[in-house]
Amino acid sequence: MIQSVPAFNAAEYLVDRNVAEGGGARTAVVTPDRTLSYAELADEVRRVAGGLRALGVRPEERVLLCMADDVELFTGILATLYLGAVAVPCSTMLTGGELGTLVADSRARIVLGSTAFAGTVRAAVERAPDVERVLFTDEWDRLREAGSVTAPYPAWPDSPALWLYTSGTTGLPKAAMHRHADIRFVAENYGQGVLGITAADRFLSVAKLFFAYGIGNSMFFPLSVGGTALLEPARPAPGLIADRAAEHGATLLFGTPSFWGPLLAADVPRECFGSVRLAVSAGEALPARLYHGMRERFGIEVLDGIGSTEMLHIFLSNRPGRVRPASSGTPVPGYEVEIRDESGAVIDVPDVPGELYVRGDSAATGYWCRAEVSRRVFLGEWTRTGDSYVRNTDGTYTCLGRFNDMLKAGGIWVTPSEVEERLLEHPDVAEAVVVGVPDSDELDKPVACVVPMPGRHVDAAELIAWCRQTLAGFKRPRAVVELAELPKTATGKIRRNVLRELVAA
Ligand code: 3SK
Repeated sequence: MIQSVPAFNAAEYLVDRNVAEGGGARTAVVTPDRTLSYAELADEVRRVAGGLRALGVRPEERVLLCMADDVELFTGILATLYLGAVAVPCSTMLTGGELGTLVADSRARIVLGSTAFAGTVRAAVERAPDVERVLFTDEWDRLREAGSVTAPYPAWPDSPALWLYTSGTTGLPKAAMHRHADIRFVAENYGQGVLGITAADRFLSVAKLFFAYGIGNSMFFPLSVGGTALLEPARPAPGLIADRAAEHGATLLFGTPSFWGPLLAADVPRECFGSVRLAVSAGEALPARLYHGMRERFGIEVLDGIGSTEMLHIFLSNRPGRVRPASSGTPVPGYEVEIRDESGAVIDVPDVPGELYVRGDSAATGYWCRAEVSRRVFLGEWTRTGDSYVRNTDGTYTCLGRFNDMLKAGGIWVTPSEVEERLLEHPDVAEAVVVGVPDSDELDKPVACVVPMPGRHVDAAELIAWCRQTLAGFKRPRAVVELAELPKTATGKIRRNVLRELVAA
């Protein structure tokens, strides 16, 4: 028997609902070249959906997108959802080889790419035998001409909607699979429940749409309330973001700690952010210095929070007017968190560190074709975060770091073993370990600790360039430290904490 639950399609909820409720004339999206009302967005989504259907896209199959934040990516994702297919937005920062791994893993037949990334996308699909059609933005008009789809696919709340790739400590990135219902859940609980978003808000995000953080900020939240998404296709340099905020009257600004530092150091007038009522920080813990700096310099309150690709968006957050600097705040409505010890027992007292677990209805249904790691991370209703946390006596939570070797650079996961493998391919390198070492803003940066081959020395600039040849730029070591030997335990395990201290000193 077929499910009897009412249909729920997230694209209909985000787009058609606004038009049906009389908001068709409101501004939905603004890019540097175009402005679309909700009625225009709805029309565009149906046209693109028609083009995808003409390419043979069927409900529940994946459509992979490697595109800049612009109207085509926005409508490409929404049109995929509208058809009941699964959108897989991928990072535009990857090399062709790295992207190819994701395309092959997803088994997508249809790939959409920005013409600006054509070289990377072409190199990627060469490694992905399932791909039948690659379509770039310079062919978009043809895609739009196939005839509109007139009604959304009657997905169920539990139907698959969105896959987001995330890195792990070892091996391949894995796709966290999200349902149509997850999209409404994060918009209503964090967006509306914590940020108090309304149709008057204008959303500007430094994080791009291919990140879980970015797609929530720039698509789910604005469209859930009939607000306006301000999209920026270019790299989000502080000056550019300040100009965009001023030009379009951004009311909400979403960034990461690695953005606030350079913004505070840049020559940007305070008035640029005069319309911003609140800023949000995620990706990595916000150092108190940056929180106070943003308040003093721009008069902006920054709400630090923590989310994950697995939970789709932020589940622990500070609240407007009630920020505890250097903490991730308290659980977002709809979520519960627990701190547990190594045996999985709940630590119910403050000030004792343990692993953070989270429960909430936006949890991914698992990782695509990764049963073993899915079973380790998604434990019934609870999801393990892998983050070390402590509950403070006032009920807020503070991040202490990671339990595994993973590190974040600029808010993006870096898998040390991936960089180490590349370093070991260099003829001068005998042993290599990559650790996260805090910079002057207390934000971790990857540093390579390298033992050269006997009788050789390593050249830092050359090794960094070597990594850049095959790895995305954000993964490159920011420094290389040459060592005679690596600190190891009696059983030969590398003592990464000792290395971190050694390099930080
Ligand atoms: O890294 C985070 O804190 C985050 C926040 C929102 C959505 C996704 C992520 C990974």
